[in-house]
This record gives sequence, structure tokens and C-alpha cells, in this order.
Amino acid sequence: MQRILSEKAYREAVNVIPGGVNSPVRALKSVGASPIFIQHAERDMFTDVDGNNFIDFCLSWGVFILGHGNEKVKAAAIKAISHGSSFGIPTEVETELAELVVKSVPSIEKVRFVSSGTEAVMSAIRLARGYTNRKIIVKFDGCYHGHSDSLLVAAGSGVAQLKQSSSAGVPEEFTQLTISLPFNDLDSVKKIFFEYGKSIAAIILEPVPANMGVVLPQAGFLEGLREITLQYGALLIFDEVISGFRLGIGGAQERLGIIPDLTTIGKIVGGGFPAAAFGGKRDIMDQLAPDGPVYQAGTLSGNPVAMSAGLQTLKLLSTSDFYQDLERKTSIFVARLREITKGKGIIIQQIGSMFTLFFSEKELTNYEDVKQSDLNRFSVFYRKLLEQGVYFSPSPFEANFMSVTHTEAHLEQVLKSVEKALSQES
Ligand code: HOZ
Repeated sequence: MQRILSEKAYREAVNVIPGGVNSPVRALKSVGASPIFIQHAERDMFTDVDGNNFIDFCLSWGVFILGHGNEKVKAAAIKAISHGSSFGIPTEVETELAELVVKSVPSIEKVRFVSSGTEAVMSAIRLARGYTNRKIIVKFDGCYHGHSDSLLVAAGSGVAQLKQSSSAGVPEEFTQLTISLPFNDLDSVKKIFFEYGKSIAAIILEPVPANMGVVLPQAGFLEGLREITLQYGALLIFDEVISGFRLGIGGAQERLGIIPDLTTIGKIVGGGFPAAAFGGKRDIMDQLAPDGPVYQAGTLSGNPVAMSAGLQTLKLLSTSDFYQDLERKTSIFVARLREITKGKGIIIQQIGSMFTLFFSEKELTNYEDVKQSDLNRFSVFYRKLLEQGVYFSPSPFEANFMSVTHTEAHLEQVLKSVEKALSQES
């Protein structure tokens, strides 16, 4: 496969954009490849500037559960643009989408829209501190909550591929109020609460982490966190930027039956446009300005184009059997993948329509396990798939996503490519 024009676009980009990309993982650096520049995307595929086609399992990091370019979502966005694309003044579509979010996500009684997942989490943390009048935040190693300073502690996703454990430019003092613990380790949470419980404002976590690859919460872990937070008067925040509207219309919380105090959502909720949100119990949300003392704002917050695309997307997801069908398709595919990779030191972890393939002999339950997996083998395998037109998310510290538009023929093609890539291993 030739990628001459992508290489040229990359050379031009690096002159004016750091690393040639506007978000680090896209550079494909950690898998030893260079970025692919996209020309067009439709359904389960994209075409690069050289005219190569790729079957896409990244889907803008999970956004396109309906596949790229859904006609109804596109039409809703175009209609919105024709009335004006931003006002800094309220529109009715914001309330319409808010109503649908409140109806769908069990913990959300009121919701505020922002422009990115990072912003949603940053705001939820401030709100939790304002509401509880406490300072400490507990998070988990390998969970990623965007790139705000205080959460860049043992973070997953792109941070996992940095040489140091977190980002330069974050003064130690800024993270002194953040405690990061191993995921799935309830005892360490109990110990920390025993020591600092009265100063802890919140626990934040991805209830199903997708930024250290897909790692599943063990039985009792989320229940334990809910119990401890209630016992000590701290808030429980679920970061459902990825799992929200992905693991079901009510997200991971509905699927797993644990109701947090605050929830952050992103990706799917903007229908492919920059939008995210945070929401939760009414009395907590009412602490936000202009009604309460916790300040939070944004020029493009509740942007009408994003709201319209998000609203149309959620309406399409709300049809019966949507998630069941998507999950069935994913499970069949993953079962086939497991057959092909059997005995080859590969573990595939899946929930709903997301999965990660790890080069590991044993099940992975936390960040350490993922770091111990064979990252070099992953890179070689990844490049072999890329050569065959399969675009997986470019790191074992990420998740792959299925859409309703992935066809059986394309999935068969991917299985063949995986077989071929493995047969070429030396
Ligand atoms: N935070 C995303 C991965 N979990 C990467 C976003 C992007 O590069 O677009």
C-alpha cells in the first residue's frame, strides 16, 4: 500500500503543527507508523488522500456508533447551520437534547453542555469540590479523564505512551490533591478513605475503562465505591465520555446498575461535532452559576449544530433492539477473533460494542497488567493490519469500536487480515 500523499501531507503538517497532529495518538508514533491523512469517510470505512480504503474501528474514538456520515444526522446538522451556527444565546434544541439525556441516563436530573470531554470532567471536578467543600480527588491508574492539570496523574490513553508517568508542564503542587490508585483494588480505596475520607470530594473513574484498553470492573468493585463514597459523604463521578450511549442508552451505569452522583458524557452525544456534557443530581447541579457559586462557562457550549446532530443521533439510538443487535454482531466477531488468535498469547477483552486486543497470556484487570503486555508485538501486528486496510485504534491503551454499518463482508476481511498478520510473525 502506498501512502505517498499522506507522507507529503505529514511533512507539510509537522512544519506548522507540533508532531503534525492536533492530538498525539493520531500520530501513530507509538506503533511506529506515520499518520494517515483522511479524504473521506462513509459508513464503516474511510479513504485516505492516496485513495486507500480502511475499515475503521476507531470511528473518531467511538463517536460514530451509527457509522460515518449517517444521512439523518447530516441533514439535522445542515438544517441547523442554515439558521446560523453559533449565537452565544440559548436555543430550544439545547433543552430538547437535555430532556433526552435526562430521560436516558439514570443519574442525570440536570445537565450542562460543554465542548469537550476534558471540559466536562474539569467542570464536574470543580462542582464536586464546590458542593462538598472538600479538596481531594481520588482517581485510578490508567483511567483517562482528559488533559486538565489535576487529572494528569498516572493517566491512560496517549499519556500512557509518554516516557514519564504524566505530563511535563504540570507543577507537582497542582496534582497534590489527586490520589491515583490501582483499578479494581477496593482495599486500597478503603485504606485511603480511612486516612483522608473527610477531605475527599469525589472518586472519579471510567466505570468501564477504555483508555487502558478495555478493562472490566470486577464483581463488587463499583458497588464498593458507591458504598464508600456514601459512607464518607464524597461524590461518585462516572466518566462516561466513552461508555455513555455506547454500552446502552443509559451507559455503563444503567448496564451495571450503579448510580453515580455526577456523570460526564461526550463523543456520541455530539453526533460527530464538538460537544460533551456533565450532569447529575438536581441539588448538586444547582450549585452551578448563574444559580450557584460554582463558575463554569463556554462560548460554544450547547452549540446548535452539535446539539442538533446529537439529538438526531440519540433519537436513532433510542429504537428498540439497537444495542442488542450491535452487541450481538460484536460478540460474534470477537468470538471469531478469539478462535483465530487461540494459543498465540492474545487476550481480547470486550463489553458491548467495544473491545481491545492485548498481547498477553492472562486477563488484564488494571493498568500494570496492560503495561506488562507485549507492546512491541502489538506495534508490529498493528502495522501489518494497516497495510491490509484495517484501522484499529492505534494503541493497546485504547478501545476499538463497532458501528451498525460494519458489514459482514468487511468483518470477514478483517478476520483474514488478522490471520495473515499473525502468520507473518517471526
Ligand atoms: N483521547 C482520545 C483517545 N482516547 C484521542 C483523541 C484524538 O486523538 O482524537
